[in-house]
Amino acid sequence: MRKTSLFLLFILLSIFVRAQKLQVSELTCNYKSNPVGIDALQPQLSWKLEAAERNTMQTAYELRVAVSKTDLQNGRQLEWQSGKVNSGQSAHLPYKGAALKSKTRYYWQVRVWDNHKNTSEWSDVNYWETGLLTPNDWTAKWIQTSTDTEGKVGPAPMFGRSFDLLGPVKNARLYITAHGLYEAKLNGQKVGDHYFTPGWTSYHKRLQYQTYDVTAMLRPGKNAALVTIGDGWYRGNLEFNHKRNLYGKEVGLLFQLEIEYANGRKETISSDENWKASFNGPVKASDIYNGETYDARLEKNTAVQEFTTAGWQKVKTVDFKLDNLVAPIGPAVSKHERFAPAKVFKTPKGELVADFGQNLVGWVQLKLKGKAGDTVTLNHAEVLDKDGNFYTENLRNARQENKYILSGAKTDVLEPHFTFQGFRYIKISGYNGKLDSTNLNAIAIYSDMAPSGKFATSNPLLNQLQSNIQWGQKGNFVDVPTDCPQRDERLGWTGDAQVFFKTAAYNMDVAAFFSKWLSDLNVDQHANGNVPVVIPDVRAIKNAGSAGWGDVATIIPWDFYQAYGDKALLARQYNSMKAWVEYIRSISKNNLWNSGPHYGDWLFYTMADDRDGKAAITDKFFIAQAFYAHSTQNLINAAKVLGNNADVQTYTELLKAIKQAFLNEYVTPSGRLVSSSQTAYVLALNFDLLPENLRAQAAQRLADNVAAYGNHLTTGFLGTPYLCHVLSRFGYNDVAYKLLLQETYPSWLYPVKKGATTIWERWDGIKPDGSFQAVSMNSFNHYAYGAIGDWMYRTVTGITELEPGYKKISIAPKPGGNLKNASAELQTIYGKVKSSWTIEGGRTKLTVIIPANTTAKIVLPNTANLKITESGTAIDKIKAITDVKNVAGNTELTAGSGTYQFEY
Ligand code: RAM
Repeated sequence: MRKTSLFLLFILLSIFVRAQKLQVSELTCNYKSNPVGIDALQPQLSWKLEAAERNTMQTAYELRVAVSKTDLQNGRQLEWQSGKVNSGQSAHLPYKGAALKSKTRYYWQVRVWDNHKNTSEWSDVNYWETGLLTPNDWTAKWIQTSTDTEGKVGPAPMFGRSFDLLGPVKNARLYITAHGLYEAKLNGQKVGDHYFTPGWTSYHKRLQYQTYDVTAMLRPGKNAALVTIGDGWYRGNLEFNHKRNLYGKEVGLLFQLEIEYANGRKETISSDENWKASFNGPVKASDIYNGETYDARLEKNTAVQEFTTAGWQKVKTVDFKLDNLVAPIGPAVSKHERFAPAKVFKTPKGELVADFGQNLVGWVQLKLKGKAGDTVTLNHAEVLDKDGNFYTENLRNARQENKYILSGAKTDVLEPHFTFQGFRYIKISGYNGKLDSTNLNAIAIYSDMAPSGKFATSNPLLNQLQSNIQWGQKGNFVDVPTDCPQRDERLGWTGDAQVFFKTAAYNMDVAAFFSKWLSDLNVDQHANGNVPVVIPDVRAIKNAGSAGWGDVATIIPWDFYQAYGDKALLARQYNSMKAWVEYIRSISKNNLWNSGPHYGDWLFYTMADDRDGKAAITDKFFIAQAFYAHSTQNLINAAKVLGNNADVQTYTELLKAIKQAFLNEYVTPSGRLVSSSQTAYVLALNFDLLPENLRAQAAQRLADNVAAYGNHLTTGFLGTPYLCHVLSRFGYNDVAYKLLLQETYPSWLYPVKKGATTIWERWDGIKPDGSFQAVSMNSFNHYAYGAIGDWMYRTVTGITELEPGYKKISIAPKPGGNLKNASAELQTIYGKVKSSWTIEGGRTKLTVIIPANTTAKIVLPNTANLKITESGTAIDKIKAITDVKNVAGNTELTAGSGTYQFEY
């Protein structure tokens, strides 16, 4: 008896230990943790493995889904039960259970098995909740003010209604959207902590609504809803030609509050003719570019009330179609870092200025008490001029001005609602009291993307460059990837976005963000396959189709697939990819794309500076042909992954013809290119346009060109991202490092030396003599040139995906540039990857982390005759390391998951 119970205990214990050895964590659904209000009919489920043992691979999984948590845990009434599936897949598992219903929370769990015979426990219970899956789920009506504003600038209307609740509320959801930007309050409290809702999409085709769990905001008895609507992208100034009302003249609200009482009764409060509207709210005017005027004295009009007092007018209901309503795919925009003023000072001109030490995007929050009616004005600028004065000319026609009228009654907490500013400095007028961190703070506002990457080295200038790249990303990822966040532009330029995508994916989890933006690309792509230069498309049709801009349609989906391994996304974008290639084919002649408007190698090192006459100009049709090939290659790659075999064949033949046409038109028999610029050689080599036998000489010409410019780059938007990659790939890693570490203009570190805290639009936004580039185009927060970040992660620390989504990883650091150490981390969909090296006294220490359920190929450079150890033991004695071989002076090996400390 005693023996058996001991035996049982032993069995139980060993099961427990095995389970502990393997756990499932960080469950996500469509890239989000426990999302509420999604409308995907087949959401994709992902999880990470946490394993105590090295070399752990998932061998099987089991998923289950139920609408009740208890049923789920008891394995009863399941909506879906995958059963044990022998598979290593732990990312993007599509839901395959019973059809999903609207407004339903689905709970789910997973457990896994591994190659060491461990079984995990069932994971924690996670959930996703569906929103309104069909237009019929909407009972609310669109409402507008009864007075037409005819699209004129004016106060942001408020929409309000009070309602009685009969008892305690068990569950309540608010489904809401607007024409314009909404801020919703229930009983005086802001709903959610998001800004710029409903976000910016191609509104007439895709308008997002948000879902909020507002259970805790309601109470039995009297309640009040109040929604203020700002002009935003919908009808404020947009695009630099001073256009207002691009999507419509009147703002409007769609509001559906669904309540379930504790006793099970249901009730819905919807926008309809029973609502009231008023123009007497505190937001007197708001505009994305120009800023906001806010009168705190009028806050009293927002106090919870019956909405019957003077000034509240009837609303009108409008019959807008509802089939453009979609749930958000991307992240919400919210508040992030806060900055206290580094300095508050008077400029030589005598203006009162605060410096926040960082060029950022968001706004300044003031806490002030003053006389009722006093006006405090804040202006925003990115830089001071060379005399130290406040400089706003590069903002063109964006006023970036917030005006606050104080209430006098209390300490006002002042911040704008429907605008954002790009700035490092503010000028304060109308207030002379003390300003410090207690009453003056800058708040960074951007899309909620989890930081995924870290990169640091022994070189402080390089670390500042990395910080500048990251801040460029934060500031320009406010719902849409924009070119710049400050002047009267702030548009989703397609070229900029494709150039920066890979770097962006290293720094932050941008999967959901780009998944959303690509949906807008799909709907805004022209019927003939042509692609606009900005998405959402607000520019004239004639601008569409520029090489390197339109190619976003194939580049981002393919790069996205590499970064996140999401086949469904690739499948979703496939028609768009193909349509773009077909568009080029339709306008090309003899396989040459040599027509249409092109931006070319935008903002390359300019002729005026090119005194030696070594042209940095690249023929625009040469560039177009290179991208035609690149897009076709991306399409072939996608077709292969998706098993579209007929397309693989068709486009492989087309690609051959495109490359041949390129050779005939732009390359001499000895391999000289018609444009002798860096960008020309970079594109030809990066896109494999030259036959093998002409590549080495082309790379040599490129390296010579760099040397001829005294180790300076001359590339613009299109050549820059690939420049160092091509040099490293063809044996000129040392030249790539020289470019990276170059401190004089034109280079990446020149702006850093000039005090930049973000990436500049132009290599010489501030010239060596301290004067500025042309005011017409001189943004100090433009991420495109930050595309070097991709090379830094991939080459300096050597983290690359060998299989999509980092299922197989390459760790191949290439130290150089006299760096003593470099370290990078990356959160992949499988978990954290790390590569961190230090070189001291000729010895290298390299730490590598490989997440569970992945394997890595590790390349230790120049180690031919060296003894290599891992945590003190010779590497050939380590179980998790296999296939050790010497290739061209490097040691290559395969490693399973785990942490490794190499030394040689
Ligand atoms: C500028 C934008 C953007 C660029 C286009 C061609 O106005 O700032 O960066 O893509 O022009």
